[in-house]
Formats: sequence, structure tokens, C-alpha cells
Amino acid sequence: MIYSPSLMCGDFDNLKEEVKNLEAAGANRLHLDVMDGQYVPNFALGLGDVKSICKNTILPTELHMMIQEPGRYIKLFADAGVDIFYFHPNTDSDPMGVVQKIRDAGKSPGIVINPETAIESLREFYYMVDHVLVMGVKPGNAGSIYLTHVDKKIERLIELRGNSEWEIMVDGACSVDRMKRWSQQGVDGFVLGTSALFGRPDSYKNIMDKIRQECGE
Ligand code: S6P
Ligand code: MG
Repeated sequence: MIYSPSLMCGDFDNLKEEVKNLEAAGANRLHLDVMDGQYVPNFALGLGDVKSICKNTILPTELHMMIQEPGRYIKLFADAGVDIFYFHPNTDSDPMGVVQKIRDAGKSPGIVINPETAIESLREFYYMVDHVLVMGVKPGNAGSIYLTHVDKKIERLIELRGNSEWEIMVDGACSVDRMKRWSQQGVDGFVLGTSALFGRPDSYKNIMDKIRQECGE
């Protein structure tokens, strides 16, 4: 199972220490949210944060671009050291071109499915990318409520994937109970935010050990 803590939920006063603690806790990747205040009405990590995190970690980093025209910024973030790029296909005038730009930069592409997006409508992308990130919440914030109709989407996506190689990840409201259920159904990994990891009195290591145990590892 892949566990990717979302640094947007971390302690910005001690980013470097957060990265080290998450590594020591057994995180598999680091999830980096960038927003432009337009596609979503919020801001999260900036280019400087992304550069610093990439420089200070041995883990692969995944960039979740909640921005308009993401194709313009692939090189910028590739040079910053990002490994995996997730973008929302409806944000770019040439979404297939974005996939190509990510490949040309030698990086790994992924698309994001919003709660209101029909699984079938993105069919042409699934076999062109390495990762599909399903949002369990409206994108833009941590601590948002889970939208229960996403359960059906996840089931349908798992069914549609069959024996194909692309990976299914879930972002938003990943609680231990939901992760337990989804991991049994065939989801490959989760973005860990406030629902399971951050803002608790226990150490990241203890919390992540418990999560892995609960999810049958
Ligand atoms: C939300 C963002 C996410 C959050 C994370 C929060 O727009 O893309 O990556 O940082 O999902 O998790 P939680 O458990 O607080 O919903
Ligand atoms: Mg995200």
C-alpha cells in the first residue's frame, strides 16, 4: 500500500523536520498540493516550499496541481525535483499535451477525478497515465467532508481498470475505516491528511504503524 502524507497539513514552521519525521514513519511518497486561487479558492504550497521539500527528502514527491493551464508549469516543477504530476484534465486547453510534457520531462503523469466528474468521461486518459487520483472531497481544503457518492466511483474505476497497470490513489477524507475498506477493494494508496495522520498527539510513526496494521499489512 502507498501512503503519501499531504504536506499542506504539516507544520510549516518546521517543514524540514516534518519531512524527516514522515520518512522515519514509513511514508512512501510526499504529496504536495499547489493551488492558484482560481481553480480553487485557496493557496497551499508554493514553488519555494516544493523545491525545499524535494531537496530535503529521499522519498518520491507527487505534485497535485489545482491550477489553471498546468501545462505551462511542468518544466518549472520538474526542475524543482518533482517526480509525479497529477493534474485535473478540465484545467488545460490541451490535456493530452500536458501528459506528453510530463513524459518529455522524464516524469510520471497522473490525472485527478473530481467528485462530480463521471469516470467514463476520462476514459481516454487512463491508459496514457501511470496514476489516477480520485478526490473524496471537493478540492481546495484539508478537513473537508467526505462525499459518499465517491464510493461508487472508486468501485467502478477498479472494475474498469481490470488487469491494467495504472495505479488508483484516493485523496481527501482518507480515514482509517475508509482506507481499510478501499484497500481491500483494490485501491493502491492514499493521501494522508487530517482524517488519519496530522494534528494528533501521537507520533507519525505510531500513527502510521497503526494505519498499516488496520489495513492488513
Ligand atoms: C485538498 C488536497 C488534499 C488535502 C488532503 C487533506 O484539496 O488536494 O491533498 O491536502 O487530502 O486530507 P484530509 O484528510 O484533511 O481531507
Ligand atoms: Mg491533494
